[in-house]
Amino acid sequence: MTDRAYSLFEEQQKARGINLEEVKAQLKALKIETPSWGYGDSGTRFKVFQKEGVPRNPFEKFEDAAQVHGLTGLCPSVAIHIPWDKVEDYGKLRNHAEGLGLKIGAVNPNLFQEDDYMLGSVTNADAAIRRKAINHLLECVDIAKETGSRDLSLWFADGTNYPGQGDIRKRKNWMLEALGEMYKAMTPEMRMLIEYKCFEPAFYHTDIADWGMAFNYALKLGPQAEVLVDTGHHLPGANIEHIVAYLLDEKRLGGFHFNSRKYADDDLIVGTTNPYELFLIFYQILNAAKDLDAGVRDNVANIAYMIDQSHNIEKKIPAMLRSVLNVQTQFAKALLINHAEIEEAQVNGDVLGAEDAVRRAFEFDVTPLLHAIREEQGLPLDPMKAYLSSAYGKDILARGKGGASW
Ligand code: PSV
Ligand code: MN
Ligand code: MN
Repeated sequence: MTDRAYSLFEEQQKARGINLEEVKAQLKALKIETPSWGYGDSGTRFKVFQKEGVPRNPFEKFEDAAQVHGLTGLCPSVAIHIPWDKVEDYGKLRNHAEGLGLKIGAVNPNLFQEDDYMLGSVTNADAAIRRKAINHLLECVDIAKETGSRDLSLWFADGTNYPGQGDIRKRKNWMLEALGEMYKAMTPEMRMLIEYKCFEPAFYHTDIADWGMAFNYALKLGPQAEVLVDTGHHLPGANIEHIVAYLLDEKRLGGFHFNSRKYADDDLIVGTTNPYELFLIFYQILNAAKDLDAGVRDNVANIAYMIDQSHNIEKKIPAMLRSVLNVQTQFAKALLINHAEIEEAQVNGDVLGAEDAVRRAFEFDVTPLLHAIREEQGLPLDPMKAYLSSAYGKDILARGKGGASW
């Protein structure tokens, strides 16, 4: 049955000029990092529901992440958050990860959960608090050396709630000073990924409020600093694909934090409400992958695809599986775009023809293609079903309640 469905699919795509062997190779190369915090209990300011079976420590988070990777072949690395994932011996955590076939991915500092940081961390008017915050950033560089991590992902809650509360320009410069000190401490292999967010927890102004500010810091710092696009961190109506295309052309797109949003930074499962947006993001990436400028192509090759979600009511491992499978599905669809057809329509000023050429790829059912690559990789055709019928979800219930939470 699968074979027949695939043969028909192959015939259909061949007729459109799509080389499915190339598509399959690209699909097999897709890697999506999952976040350690997505395996723990997390939630809203109203309640964090404690679930049974949640990992009790960073080691167990990696065990759960290994399930997601084992069933999908998509997630060989896991981002960590310090101090949520603080351990005495990072070498031991690294060995544990490697024993499970995983790597430790991006290191995320945490500068938003201590009383000292109420009025800001690296942008606090108090020099002692700024020093403390910078020391934490430097600690994270040291941790990244031990874990073998390339990326440091920085998100700051820093901002103000009222006009006059802080000196916006002074804070801008304090931010640059802190990033500059961290930048200097990085090894040549490391990258600083600067995340922006339009609001929350500060509501009047946020020190790094949008991609332009993050980009400006990156430019001032140097080539190892890039912008991290968290899909949830934009105002309604923002054209994220445009930001992606722009940053790629500037060779400063560090990576993504994928999630889905309905209103704000909702941190819902990616692709549940925004599948077309996700597809259009991949359209821009694949378009840049054919650029004549090797620097742009190199940027595409180094994009870090990461999930950043908080699973409040959903079961963590199935939620993570759903997320990465949704990303894989939209990537597969984007790989079916016939770029030459779009270009021709553009040259002819054929607006509807161009739009149609983009959308048509989205409308294909890529199930036969995904089944084919999973079969070739020795993976279950339906990873979610395989997980739900395995014993793992039941076995971890023995961990009881009260697992790690943020
Ligand atoms: C807060 O908005 C946030 O969701 C940011 O996106 C960070 O990447 C994440 O938390 C982890 O610190
Ligand atoms: Mn994020
Ligand atoms: Mn966020």
